[in-house]
Amino acid sequence: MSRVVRVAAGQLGPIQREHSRAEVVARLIELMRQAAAEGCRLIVYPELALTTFFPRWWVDDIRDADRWYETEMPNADTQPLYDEARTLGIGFCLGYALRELDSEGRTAHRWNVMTLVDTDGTEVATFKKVHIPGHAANEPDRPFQHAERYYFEPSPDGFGVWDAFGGRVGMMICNDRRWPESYREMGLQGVELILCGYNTPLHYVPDPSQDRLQGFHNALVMQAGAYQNGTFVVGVAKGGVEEGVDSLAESQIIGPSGEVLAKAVTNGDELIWADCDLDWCRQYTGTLFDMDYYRRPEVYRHLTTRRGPRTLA
Ligand code: CDT
Repeated sequence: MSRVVRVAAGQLGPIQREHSRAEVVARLIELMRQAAAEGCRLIVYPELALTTFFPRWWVDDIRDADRWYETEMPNADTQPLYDEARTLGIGFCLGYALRELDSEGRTAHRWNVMTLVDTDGTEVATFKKVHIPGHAANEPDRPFQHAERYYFEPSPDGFGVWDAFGGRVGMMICNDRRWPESYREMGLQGVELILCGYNTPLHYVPDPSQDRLQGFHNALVMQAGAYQNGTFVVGVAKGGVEEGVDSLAESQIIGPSGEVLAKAVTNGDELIWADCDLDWCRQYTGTLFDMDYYRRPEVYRHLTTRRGPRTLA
């Protein structure tokens, strides 16, 4: 049986502070309709796809940021997206901020998540971001903050894979794509299709010499991760100038060969898609990258015993 799944990346242009979720959901639905018209079975949206990238701002009382988080999914604002997906028979993967409540209705956790929904409207899984970049304290001298470590807890769950869309699907969120461990954790579970949303400012405040390389690094990590693990990778941006901060677009779909199969050409709302033949993965994971045959976990002891060179085992 053919395992070709037509997958779309629904890149978004900027979402400004004053844009309501209803306005954003209308944009998501427009992209979803385009994807369905092209025969896609799945559309992937960016990280934090319902709001502006609010970690660029500092608030002394984190509760003042509560409005940027969802407390349930679906909710009144996103139900139209779920309804449209079910009508069209298309699955989707949506990034958003989740404020998990305890039984008393108090905030228990703040997560940066992506939820994968199947073509029949049922949730496959919700993945929590593992690698949380940036800083946890206010840095007022910066032109803008990247205070994700204030707004989000790192996932304690790591990287899972799920059987969906005729294959084995994993998720990662933005900074996760820069870490080889993310791909490998999923690769060791037989992943065939990795879905990744991102928000990447073009200006990297700690080292501006990297600014001109943002597009190169984005492609470098996703192409290497795809090839070395014999998997498709769907990277989806929120690009353009959002609240004065310019962000990388360049959404792309990469095959297990490491080749880019489709790539966005604008930094606004744009749909790209590719036919992902999941059987192609075996040509890599069954030969050069037959991990069961060639890997040497017995000599990789530093990988799980150290965080970095200074964290001695
Ligand atoms: N959203 C996100 O994870 N962005 C990071 C920016 C790193 S700079 C603090 C990224 O890896 O693209």
